[in-house]
This record gives sequence, C-alpha cells and structure tokens, in this order.
Amino acid sequence: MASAAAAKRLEGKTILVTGASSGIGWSTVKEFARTSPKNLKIIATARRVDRLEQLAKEVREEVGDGVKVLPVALDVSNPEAVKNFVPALPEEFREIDVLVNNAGLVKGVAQAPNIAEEDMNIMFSTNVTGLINMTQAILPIFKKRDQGGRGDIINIGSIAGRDPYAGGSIYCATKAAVRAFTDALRKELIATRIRVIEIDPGQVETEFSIVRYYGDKAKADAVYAGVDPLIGDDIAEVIVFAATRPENVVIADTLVFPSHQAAAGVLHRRST
Ligand code: NDP
Ligand code: 8X3
Repeated sequence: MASAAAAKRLEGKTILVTGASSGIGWSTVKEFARTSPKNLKIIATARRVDRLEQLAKEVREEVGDGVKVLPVALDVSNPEAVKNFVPALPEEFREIDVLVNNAGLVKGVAQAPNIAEEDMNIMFSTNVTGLINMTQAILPIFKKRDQGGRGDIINIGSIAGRDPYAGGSIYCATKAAVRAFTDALRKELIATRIRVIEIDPGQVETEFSIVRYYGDKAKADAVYAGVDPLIGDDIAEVIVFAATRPENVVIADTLVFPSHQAAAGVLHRRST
C-alpha cells in the first residue's frame, strides 16, 4: 500500500522501465502508477509494442490521466537502437529520473560443451551489454543535475548471479556480471546523488520459464509445480519501495525469495 510520502517523492518524475511488456516490468509500471497517480510519466519499453499499448490503456483505465504512459519499442540488445533511444523521445519525456533495468531472459538448460552460441549471445547481449548500454544512455541525463547528479538506477539481478547452478551457467554468468557492474558503478558515482540499486529475485512466476523452454508451456508449468512462487507484483513493490525512499537512503542490495526457497536450487515442493 502506497504511503502519502512515497506518492509525494515520485510526483512529477519520469520513470523508464525496460522489459515492461510482461512479468516484473509490467507489474512495475502498474505499481509506480498506483503509488503516484496524480503526476507521473512512465516510459514503458520492450520489443512487443502491442503489449505496451495494452499496458498504457490498463493504467489509464485504472488511475486516470494523471499518469502518462509512453509505449516505446526498444530492443536493448541492439546498441544502435539504445543510442538513438533518448534523442527520439518526445521532449516532455526526456528528463528521466528513474531507470529500471529489468529487460532480461534465459534460454535453455544446456550444459557445456552443448550450449548453443545463439543462446549465449542473446543472453549476454540482453542481460549484460543491453543493461550497460541503457545505463550509459541515461546516465548523462542524471549527471547534468546538481550535486554531481541525481537519479535512480535500479538493476534487476537474480539469485542466479549469487548462486550459480548446473544448467544455468550462461544465465548465471550474465547476472553475476550485472552484480559486478552495479557494485562498481555505485562506487564510481559515490560523489553524486545518483542511487545505484540492485534487486535480486528468487523464483518468480512470469513468462521467464516459457522463454527458457522456447515456448514449451508444460515444461514451464512444471517449474512451479508444488510451490508458491513470487509474482511480478511482489518484486514491483520492492522496486517502488526502493525508488521512494528519502534521497539519502539507498536500498543498495536486496535478495527476495518466496518462502519455499533458500538458494537457487534449494526449493521445498509440496508432495501432491
Ligand atoms: P518475462 O519473460 O515475463 O519478462 C521479460 C521482459 O524482458 C519482457 O517484457 C521482454 O519483452 C523483455 N525483453 C527480453 N528481451 C528483450 C530485449 N532484447 N529488449 C527489450 N526487452 C526485452 O520475465 P521476468 O519478468 O521474470 O523477467 C524480468 C527480469 O527479472 C529479467 O531480467 C530476469 O532475468 C529477472 N529475474 C526473473 C526471475 C524469475 O524467476 N522470473 C528471477 C530473478 C530475476 P519483449 O519480449 O516484448 O521484448
Ligand atoms: C531467475 C532465477 O533461479 O530460475 O533469475 O535462475 S533462477
């Protein structure tokens, strides 16, 4: 539930969420809108722009015209598209205050030496260089502000970046890279008011496993059998909480599990 202080701290801001067409990103756009429904701009990006248009419509129906959602097609794995992203935004959306680097994916469960090069490349170019390129595209906007700069960078890592598991070596490596980049960036920006935040979810039921299993819904459903996974809204609440703390408070590093999970592969399943 949003506090009045949280709503006030967000008022007038512009939020950019990558990977907003589904799962955690979708929920995050809605949670920001619900938290500060009077005066907020949100840029919702992903490759599937039809989904983003649906999201914008749902936000308008739920909270009204106080929140302006701008759907923008953006493939974060395409460096040219990322470079052209800010200059192509309408003027009124360019003063971004919060970047949520959420777009990401996993492909397959193959183990070395059988990992497809294509899967490796898409995971690294989305989860790592995509996130870094987005950060580099937005940081100059933050750095122009007073006291060395202001703004929030919220990176979505994973338990997989802390606790690598068999069958996830590439995905785990990408999330470990996100962690290293985030920690270094926080140190690089120490003399500014820019907050660098990492949120690492455990198991969340989204389209993540459908993508991992190349669209095989039965395999994806089996991942969540006998457990109560988190949902996108659970992580969205943590993201918005972090973004709405007083300016000198940095929720630097957060690990969020569902209650049945204690590590990447340590899950308690109900017997059926
Ligand atoms: P979803 O598959 O539901 O959502 C992923 C989002 O990322 C989609 O909106 C997708 O949009 C977008 N995306 C994928 N590739 C690209 C790209 N090249 N350019 C732009 N957008 C892209 O999964 P989640 O919501 O679960 O995943 C969100 C983040 O959370 C990811 O970084 C994931 O690694 C992380 N995470 C997920 C966990 C889970 O258990 N679900 C646990 C820990 C972390 P589109 O296809 O339209 O481009
Ligand atoms: C997703 C969590 O453990 O399924 O980032 O890889 S896991």
